[in-house]
Amino acid sequence: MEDEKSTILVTGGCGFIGSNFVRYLLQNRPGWKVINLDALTYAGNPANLAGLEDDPGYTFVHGDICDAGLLAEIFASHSINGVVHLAAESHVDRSIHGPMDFVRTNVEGTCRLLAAALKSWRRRGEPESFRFLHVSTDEVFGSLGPQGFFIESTAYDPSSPYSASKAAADHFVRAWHRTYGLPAIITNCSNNYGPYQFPEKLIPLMILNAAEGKQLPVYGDGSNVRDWLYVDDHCRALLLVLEKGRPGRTYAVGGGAEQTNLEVVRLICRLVDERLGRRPDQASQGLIRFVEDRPGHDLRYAIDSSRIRSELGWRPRHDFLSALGKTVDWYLDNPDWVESVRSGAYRNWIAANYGRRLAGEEEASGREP
Ligand code: NAD
Ligand code: TDX
Repeated sequence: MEDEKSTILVTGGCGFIGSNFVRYLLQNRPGWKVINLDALTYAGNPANLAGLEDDPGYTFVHGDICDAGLLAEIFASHSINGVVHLAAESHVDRSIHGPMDFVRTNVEGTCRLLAAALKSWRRRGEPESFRFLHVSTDEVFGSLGPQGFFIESTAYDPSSPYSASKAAADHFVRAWHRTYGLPAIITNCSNNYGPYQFPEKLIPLMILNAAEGKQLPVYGDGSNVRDWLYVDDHCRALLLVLEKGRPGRTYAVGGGAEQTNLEVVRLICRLVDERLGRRPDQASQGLIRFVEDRPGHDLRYAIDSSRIRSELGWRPRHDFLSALGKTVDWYLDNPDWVESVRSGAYRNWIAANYGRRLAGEEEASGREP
């Protein structure tokens, strides 16, 4: 990557990780430019990047990664020397109910983006410094038993339509590198948590339900294990891989913080109760309900991050308990954001500012038990 005057196309920059990453990049690489291409689905909220509108380094493009014409226009009008591809349908439960959106965005959209990036890279004389960073997930590897870890060479074995679509995308990224030489890199990361995560995912859903005295739906018996990574640590890994990662290489990125879902929910109950000064007889643990399991629910994810640690010097800096506490504070301190994503009120803002609504969308709302 060129050190100065880098122009990075970030896709999905209005989502959870995307918005954290855009802010992280602009703060840590002054002088770089970010073009954020986002379709603003239910998960993409421009308020996640409030305050950047007037930043001369930031350009927002409202559009779809499946729109080949728009991609050609973006690559033609900016000297893009890096792509960080985060746009995706990202929620496993939604993929179970409606897999085709996942095929469209995660597979077709990734291929359209690869094709546009390749064309631009070739037109500019195939600069060695160009990077296409595809942000993927540890879910492509399927489920671990009680022992062992995923590493970069673990065989793909996805369980859900979401993880199958991400696995397909990963294969296409590798194919574009091996067949056409595009300098592409893949990261496979574990579960993220932190500010701006849409409250359909476990941690924000449980924080908000606990705070509001609503039931806390734990799938199955709550013994499934996830390896939690604070979103800032992920952003730092992504920037490092973008700048120092080797084309054609994959990096597995994990938090080294394995927890059962039940442990996570209990911790959240404790943290929320402390913040709200609740008495023991008001403890929100009493709201936990064991509900029907997710079909194809992977038992355990855990990542061995040795490669990115030894080759690039990365390691997570945030420990789970304190970063979970910060996350609880953020959700309790930002009721307006919570209200706007739950009510879908920001959709009106999008309609007013961008003049069109996307077809076929569900109402955005936190799921109630
Ligand atoms: P998110 O659902 O919060 O955000 C996705 C963003 O992509 C939204 O802003 C949405 O509007 C945009 N988008 C969706 N379809 C689009 C399209 N067709 N064209 C343009 N934009 C579109 O997702 P997230 O949790 O921030 O995840 C970001 C990426 O990281 C995804 O690729 C996901 O697979 C990957 N990932 C996420 C996690 C996690 O724990 N959240 C872990 C590992 C990898
Ligand atoms: O209400 C719930 N109850 C529950 O028990 C929800 C929403 C989840 N769960 C369980 C299912 C999982 O075992 O909690 C765990 C975490 O669930 P999610 O937050 O939906 O995340 P997960 O399915 O693990 O996938 C996440 O991490 C990997 C992201 O959504 C993906 O985009 C990422 O690739």
